Amino acid sequence: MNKQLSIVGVPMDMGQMRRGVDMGPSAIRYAGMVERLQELQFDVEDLGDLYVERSQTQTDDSGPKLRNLPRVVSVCEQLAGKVDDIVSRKRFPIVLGGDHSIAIGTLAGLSKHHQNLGVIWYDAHGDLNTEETSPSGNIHGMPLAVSLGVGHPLLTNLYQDGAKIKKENVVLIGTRALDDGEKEFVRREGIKVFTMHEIDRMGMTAVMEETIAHLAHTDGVHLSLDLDALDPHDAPGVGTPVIGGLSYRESHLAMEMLAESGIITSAEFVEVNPILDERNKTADTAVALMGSLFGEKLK
Ligand code: EXY
Ligand code: MN
Ligand code: MN
Ligand code: MN
Repeated sequence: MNKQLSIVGVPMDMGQMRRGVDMGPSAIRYAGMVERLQELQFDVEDLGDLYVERSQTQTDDSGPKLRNLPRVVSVCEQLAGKVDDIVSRKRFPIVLGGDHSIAIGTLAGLSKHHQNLGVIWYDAHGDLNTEETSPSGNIHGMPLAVSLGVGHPLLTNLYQDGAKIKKENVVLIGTRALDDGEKEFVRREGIKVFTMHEIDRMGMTAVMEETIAHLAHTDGVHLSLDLDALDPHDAPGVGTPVIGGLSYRESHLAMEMLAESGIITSAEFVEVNPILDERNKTADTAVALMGSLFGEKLK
């Protein structure tokens, strides 16, 4: 694994309606992220946070179907450039959210360096909505569709024109809250999904073995980890919790198997909202999972 890590925080809360998720990067750093990774002998560079306008003082001018569109686009453009630069310097990017809309920027930046990027979408949700199918108009419910080239042109053509990833290179894990339009998207495109039902039946070991095999042909794998994939018992500080989620231990197992596989080349941890949290439990969970992803158990 690349031992040179670069962290970038994105205090973004405009992809959804609950304030506080902009403080996610601070909460994750406060939970001891940098020290944890340094103990594992990584060279850690913290680039700080991107500048994001305060949403509370601004009115939304983009209509209810794509809330805060211009400002989400501008932050994601900025993030794409930052991620592109990190990878150009041969370092491993770790992006801290912020709401999940930022994945549009992360994947756009990564796509400059990968023709065949694999993506693991670890999330209770599919994030496969478009402005036509979204029940909320919140862009954090759309980033995977956008990255596959489906959505508003200002989002799909961000940083580079068109799709950033291919449908056969995507695996969803932990899914349990798909809207009707998202179910149709998954069926139409034949996307690989491990719902909670499959995880219950197969067990996480088999799910991760299949995931790793499914992505074996790619030229890098990005882990997009939404903390709401975990059960709210273990990750209460998220804006859109869904009961019946992945356990703390299952998630560690998944991260440990990814560490053993050596396939992960970038990662993001999103949707930590300290205002909704219990004593920074969700940020602590994020940092503990990073420990496993970066090989704590292999030491
Ligand atoms: N599917 C719902 C929507 O599009 O509004 C909820 C989306 C939540 C998205 C998050 C954080 O993963
Ligand atoms: Mn998400
Ligand atoms: Mn989610
Ligand atoms: Mn539990």
